[in-house]
Amino acid sequence: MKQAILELFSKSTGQYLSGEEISKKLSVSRTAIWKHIQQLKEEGYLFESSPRLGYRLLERPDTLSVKEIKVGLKTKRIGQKAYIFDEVTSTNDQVKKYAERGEQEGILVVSEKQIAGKGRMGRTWYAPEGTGLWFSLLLRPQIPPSSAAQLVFVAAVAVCQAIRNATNLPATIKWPNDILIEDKKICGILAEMNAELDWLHYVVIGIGINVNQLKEDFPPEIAERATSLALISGYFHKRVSLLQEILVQFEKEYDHYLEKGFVNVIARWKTLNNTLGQEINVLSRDEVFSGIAEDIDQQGRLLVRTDSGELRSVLVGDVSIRKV
Ligand code: BTX
Repeated sequence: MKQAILELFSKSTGQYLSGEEISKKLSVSRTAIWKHIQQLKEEGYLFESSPRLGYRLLERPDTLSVKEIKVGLKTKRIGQKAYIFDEVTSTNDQVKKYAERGEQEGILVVSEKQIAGKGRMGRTWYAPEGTGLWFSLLLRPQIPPSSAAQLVFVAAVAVCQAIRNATNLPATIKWPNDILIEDKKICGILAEMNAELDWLHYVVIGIGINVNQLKEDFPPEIAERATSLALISGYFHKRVSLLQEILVQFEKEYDHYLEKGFVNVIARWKTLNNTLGQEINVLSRDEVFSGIAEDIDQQGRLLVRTDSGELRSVLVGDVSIRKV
């Protein structure tokens, strides 16, 4: 019932709804509506009530709850079933457990905190309580395992676009899938898959976004390279509305990819990237070299013209942009 009440208010943002109107729409008594609204107030929702006009929802809490995430969520399947945790080792690992139990594509796992958050290639992702968005999605696309890495580009495009839409901040993508603002890392994406040689069982897309951390919240080893939306903009951001925008953009990009293929994703990635055309250093496996990032190919490999004129393609690695 509380979910249904919130849905009504989400459709009439900032407007008064009378107790009578709500009770008619939801077929329950006005006293019941009053009780539910009192409970919502205790959960952190700020309602204004006027004897003549009814109730008006002024503010929602920024708690990551199923109720908050689902209210007004404009997706068909991505995030429509959600599991919320106070603490997990890693949301990716949690999604894998659900995948093994046969959960459907699109389930979302969000946690306030990760105690063993994972980065790429065995690295650690720092995911402290309450300040960021740490979440993972389960996908079951019918594509060969060799194409699964393309989903990282789908995710990067969706997250970058969503951050731009929700905050107006100039987020860009650094190859392959870091999201940066003002040259500092705001978001990392980790894709993992479960597959046989020729059959993809599922893919987990894990996304970590620094939302409301302050400078002193980052450990010293990443403080110079990491930033948060709050640090850049000077004010705190609502995690729930950002998450909803990411889910919407993700479903849009993912459906596009499934229907039309990877070519369109690459085209969109190119409009959002900050790497092509730049002088870069590449750390690929155990080798370091530098050159100009010329292009990405149809598999998402970075094509680098090295200082000696050779064109090299990089499938896995880290890139840093050289300051001139
Ligand atoms: P990555 O390997 O590109 O980045 C990891 C590196 O980034 C670390 O070695 C460290 O230098 C730096 N770093 C660690 N934490 C942060 C942070 N909060 N902000 C900025 N820089 C940081 C990127 O890996 C992939 C990260 C995915 C994280 C999500 S969170 C939800 C899901 N669950 C999970 O365990 N991982 C994913």
